[in-house]
Amino acid sequence: MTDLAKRLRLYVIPDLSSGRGLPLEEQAKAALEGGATAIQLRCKDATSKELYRYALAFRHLADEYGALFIVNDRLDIALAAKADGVHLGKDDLPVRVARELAPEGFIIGATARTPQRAIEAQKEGASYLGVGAIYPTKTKKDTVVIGLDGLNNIVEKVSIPCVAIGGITIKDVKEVIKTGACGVAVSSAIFGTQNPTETTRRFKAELEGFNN
Ligand code: TZP
Ligand code: MG
Repeated sequence: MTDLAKRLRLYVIPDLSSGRGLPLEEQAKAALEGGATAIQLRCKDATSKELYRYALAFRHLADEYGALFIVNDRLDIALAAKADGVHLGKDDLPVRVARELAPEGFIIGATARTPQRAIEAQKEGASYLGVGAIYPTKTKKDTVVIGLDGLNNIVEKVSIPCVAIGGITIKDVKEVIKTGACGVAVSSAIFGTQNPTETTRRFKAELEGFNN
């Protein structure tokens, strides 16, 4: 397993709708305390100014816990806050363009739900893929569910790490990781619970013992 793959093992996405009213920074801290290896700042309704403020807070927290910090959608915010990377989907800046603008070693994640898109994103310079939705989810609107077979079809065709995303709960972790995914990206199954730190610890324990 590459170092990046290891650091993407338990990738958490704080979310205001599933977060039981907790501010994003508190959600991030709770999950980091429980052992999250990466945090993503994802907040579709925030202004650029608000996002930048969140990003500085997430940067600080990720440093404190030795986790990766990735910004969703926005390369400008990621660069401004010295994030470790950005995550880009179909409506965002093309991966190829972000790769040209980003400094050496900057992580670029790309969303893929088909092998074709996965291969293309890898060619464009993506560092990792977010693959999903694996299961139905309420956290992201209009997602297409690709299931474990869809995940497996992608993992087999690329050499960069694949993080599985979408509706993943603790009971799903083993079968998801068996496909060869390097980790899981999780929002509601952590932040929708009473004790996100404890739930993160349980995810972490479930992920132990796998070497991919
Ligand atoms: N992209 C594909 S599914 C998803 C995103 C951001 C939502 C993940 O959240 P949850 O609550 O773990 O399904
Ligand atoms: Mg996006």
